[in-house]
Amino acid sequence: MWAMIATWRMAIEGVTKACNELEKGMDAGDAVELAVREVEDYPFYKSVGYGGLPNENCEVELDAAYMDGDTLSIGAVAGIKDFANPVSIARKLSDDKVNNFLVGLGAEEYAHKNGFERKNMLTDRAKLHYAKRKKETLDKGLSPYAGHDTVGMISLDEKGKMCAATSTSGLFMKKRGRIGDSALSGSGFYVDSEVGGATATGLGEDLMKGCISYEIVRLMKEGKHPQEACDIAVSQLDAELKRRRGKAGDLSLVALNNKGEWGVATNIEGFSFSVATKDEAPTVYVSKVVN
Ligand code: SD4
Repeated sequence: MWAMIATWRMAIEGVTKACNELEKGMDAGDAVELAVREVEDYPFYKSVGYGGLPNENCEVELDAAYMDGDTLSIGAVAGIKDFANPVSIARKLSDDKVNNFLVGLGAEEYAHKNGFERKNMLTDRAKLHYAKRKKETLDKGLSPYAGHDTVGMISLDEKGKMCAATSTSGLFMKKRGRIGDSALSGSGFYVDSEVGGATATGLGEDLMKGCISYEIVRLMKEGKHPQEACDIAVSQLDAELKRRRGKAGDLSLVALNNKGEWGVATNIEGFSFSVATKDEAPTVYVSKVVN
């Protein structure tokens, strides 16, 4: 069995490409990297890679991560500027024994030394969006942070290996140096080939409060189906945050186990996700909201 699940509709082209390769025996790590790069390279996805949304200084700072579910190796970069494919830099970092998570200048220096492609990731379209939104925010008192999405993916290959990867520009108009859940293992992603994996999108600050990707994997390890694990973890964190803080930010999760069974849960309307398995052609669905 091979399978792949990803947050949002924006992942479907990458998932479709990667699944054609998984069918031919591609490794789960290569598949997830290929699919995330596809999203990073597409200029019209506003919150990932090229064309990503800028921070409050109008700079595109990107977060990305990669995890190998066989070895539990993790690599991550955060706040990296001017590199084309942060997911590939994160994957390369996962090969090392130490220094697996690099931020800002350190990440850029590493990427440069290791031959990764430099690229100005701020597009004219993103600049226009920034200017428009800044004005609206000032004029109408809107939240500058609205309108952000992360691509997170979990893959399973024919050999039973599972991998996870994420990539995002994070919250629109975030403070310079702000890091979200997507680069943090346990919060934005987690995968263990002996169980399954999960990955998140939504308000990083709140997703971190529940280490929610790890929590879903933990529930699957107890024997829960990915759907049940997602429902429990999302509704519990949503309820805890409401009880303690009066409200919860956006929490949306997808999960896949090592049998190719999947699940999804969200506390927002309109959360789309992309999924494909050996038995199911690549499809985009919209999740129902947990209560
Ligand atoms: C972050 N979780 O940086 C990301 C943003 C996101 O839907 O996924 N938004 O907090």
